[in-house]
Amino acid sequence: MHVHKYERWWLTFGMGMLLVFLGAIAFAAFADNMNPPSGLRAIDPTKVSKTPPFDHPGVRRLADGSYEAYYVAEVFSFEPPTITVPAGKKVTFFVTSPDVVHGFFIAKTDVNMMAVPGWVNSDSHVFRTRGTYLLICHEYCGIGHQNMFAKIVVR
Ligand SMILES: [Cu+2]
Repeated sequence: MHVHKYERWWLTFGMGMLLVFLGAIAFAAFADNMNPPSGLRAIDPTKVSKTPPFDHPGVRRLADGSYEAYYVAEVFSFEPPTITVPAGKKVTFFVTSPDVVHGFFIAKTDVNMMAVPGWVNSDSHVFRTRGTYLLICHEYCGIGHQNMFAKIVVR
């Protein structure tokens, strides 16, 4: 079978691009340790307000000196609207939603999650710099989406 040389170039280019993209995915997965969320915890989205610890969202200090912050993302606010955590300590954020999918992004950090009804998502961060950080919903969730934010005060 005869394949025209331009066709061969395009086939080579296409195969090459496939290898480049697969390489980028492999690099992100193994070198940058970026993986799909795993170990997600399930929660009944109709009973979030009655399920501990989401019945009393907020910050807890653990025995090892680290912190856990439990958030409920609901149209169009985060509960709690403000938390205070110390600088230099590990804070693990847990978030769920009783209604629709929301975003959970803390500006100037790499904390970037989805708040998905039925699931508890989590991510950890150590705030090195004191100040007030903005927590925003970055997933369009409805007519009041632009007003959906909270504050994290780091002392
Ligand atoms: Cu939103």
